[in-house]
Amino acid sequence: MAFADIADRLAAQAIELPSWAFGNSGTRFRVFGTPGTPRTVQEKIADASRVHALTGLAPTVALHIPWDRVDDYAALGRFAADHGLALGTVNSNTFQDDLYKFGSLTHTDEAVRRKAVDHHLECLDIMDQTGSRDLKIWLADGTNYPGQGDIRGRQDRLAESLRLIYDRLGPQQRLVLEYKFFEPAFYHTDVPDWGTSYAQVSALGDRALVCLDTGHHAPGTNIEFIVAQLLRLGKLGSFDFNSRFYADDDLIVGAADPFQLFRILYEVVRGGGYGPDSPVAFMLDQCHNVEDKIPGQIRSVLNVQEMTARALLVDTTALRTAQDEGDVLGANAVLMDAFYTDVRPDLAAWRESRGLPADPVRAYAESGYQRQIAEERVGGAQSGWGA
Ligand code: LRH
Ligand code: MN
Ligand code: MN
Repeated sequence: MAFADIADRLAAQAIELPSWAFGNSGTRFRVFGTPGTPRTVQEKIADASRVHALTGLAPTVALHIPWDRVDDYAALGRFAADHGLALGTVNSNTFQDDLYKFGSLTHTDEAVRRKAVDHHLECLDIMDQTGSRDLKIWLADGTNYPGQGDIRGRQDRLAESLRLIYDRLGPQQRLVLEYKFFEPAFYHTDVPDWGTSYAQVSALGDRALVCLDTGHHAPGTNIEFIVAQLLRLGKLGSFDFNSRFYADDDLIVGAADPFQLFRILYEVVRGGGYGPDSPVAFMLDQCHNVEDKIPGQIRSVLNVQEMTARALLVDTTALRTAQDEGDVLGANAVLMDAFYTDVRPDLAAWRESRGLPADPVRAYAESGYQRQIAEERVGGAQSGWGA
C-alpha cells in the first residue's frame, strides 16, 4: 500500500477539540497561568479555529457545561461558524458541586438525583440550539472505602437516572457514557470500565454508546482489544484521546506511546470505525499544564493523523494471509512495516496540495497569534479545572 492509495481517505478525518484544553490547567498542586489564556468561550473558539485553519483536521469544538455556559447558544453557534467551526459534543459536569459529594446520578437522595438529571436535560436543551449530536456523560460518582456505599444499589439508581435522560434525546441525538477506573473516587467508581458502560448503555437503546477515554485504564490494559470488541458490538460511540505515563495524565495524544495509538487506530480502521459513515467520534481530551495550548492541540491532531495514515497503510491482504497461514513473525512484520513507515514527508506534501501549511506547528509559531493574544488578553480566565 502506498501513500497515494490512502490520500483520499485521510481527507475524511475530523477530530473534535475540547474547549477546556485552551484554558489554564494544572494539577492539584498548582495551576499555572499562561499569557493569552482565553477569558471567554468565544476566545476558546477563536483559538480552536487556529488549529483547524492550520491543519484542516479539527472542524468542531466540544463544550463543557457549566464551564462554557452562555445566554444564547444559537448565537454561539453562529460565532463558531464565523470562525469556520461548528459546536460539537456537549459534556455534562456533576463533579464540582458540594451537592454531588456522595454521588450525582447514583445518589441515594432522590432530590440530588433529580438535580443531576435536570442538569443533563439542560445540556440536551443546549444541544437542541447548537445542533450538537452527542451528550457525553462522565461521572465522578463512586466511593473511597469498602462499605461506604451499596455498590449494587448505585448501579440500579444509575440505570434509572440514565433512562430519564435517554428518553429526552432528540431523534438525531446520542448519549455517550464515559468510563474511568479511578479518580476522584479511589475505592470504587460507578462506571469503572467498558463492560459497565456497555451494560448500562445497552439497556437504554441504540442511541446510547460507550465513550473510551484512552487515559482511563489501568497500566498495561490492552486498549485496542476493547476498541475491537466495542466496534464488533456496535457500541463504540466516541474517543477521548490523550496520553498518559501513569494515570489520567491528559497529555498530548501519542506523546507517551505512539505505538499504542497506532494499534488503537489500526483496530478502528479494521472494525469500520473510520470514514465518513463511521459512528465513532474522534475527540481530544487534554489539558496543557506547562506547554502553550494551541500548539499543543496542533501537535495532537497531527499525531492522530500520522498514526491514522500508518494504520491505513497496513497491507491487510498480506496480513490476513500471514495470519491464516500461522506465520507469526510474518504477520507481525506486516503490521510493524506500516508502523515504522515515516509518513511525515508525504503528509506535508498532502497538506500543501490542499492549501495548508506543510508544517502547521511552525506556521503557528510564525503567525504571531500567540504574541497577539498574550498582549490582548490580560487576566486570562482559568479553565473549569482551575476555577
Ligand atoms: C474525566 C474526564 C471527562 C471530563 C474531562 C474534563 O477525567 O476525562 O471526560 O469531562 O475529564
Ligand atoms: Mn475524558
Ligand atoms: Mn479523564
